[in-house]
Amino acid sequence: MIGKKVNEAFNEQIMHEYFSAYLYFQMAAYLHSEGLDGMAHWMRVQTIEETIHGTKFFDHILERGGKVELLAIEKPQATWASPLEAFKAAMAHEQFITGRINELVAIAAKENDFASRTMLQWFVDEQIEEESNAEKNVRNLEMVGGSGQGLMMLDREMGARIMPIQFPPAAV
Ligand code: OFO
Repeated sequence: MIGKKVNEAFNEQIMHEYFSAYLYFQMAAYLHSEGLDGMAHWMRVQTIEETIHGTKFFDHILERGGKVELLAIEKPQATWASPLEAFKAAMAHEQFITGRINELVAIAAKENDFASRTMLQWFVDEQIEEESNAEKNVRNLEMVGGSGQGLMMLDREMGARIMPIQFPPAAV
């Protein structure tokens, strides 16, 4: 059975993951409005991935006899000064999430919750990829600078991101 402290921290993390989804969905809308449908698609894929992350915590709590309690999700920022600023904000958000995951690892360790430690290792590894993708996007946009042609090429490339089709099965 999952302990109270870890259960509460995981409920909070579900909210953070769904906030991430909400933020990236808003970024997708912004990028569509800028005519960058490929980049918007990239953010839509990211949105789905974040809901999968939230669902992993949801399932883990249920599998271990805990109680899922969904918290309120804050309104995300609605617009950005440029696509580069949006992707910089996404990068900063992923760094924040990495900090959250590290905190969860520390809580699970303190509570001697080895099952959660194992489950959290997936997120530790995932955050390496999440931060690396976010940094790559910022680097590419900085490289393109004001070049319309470069932006179009990057938009096309990001539009090819594969949508995850596997959704975690229900735990109960
Ligand atoms: Fe973007 O990794 Fe979850 O939040």
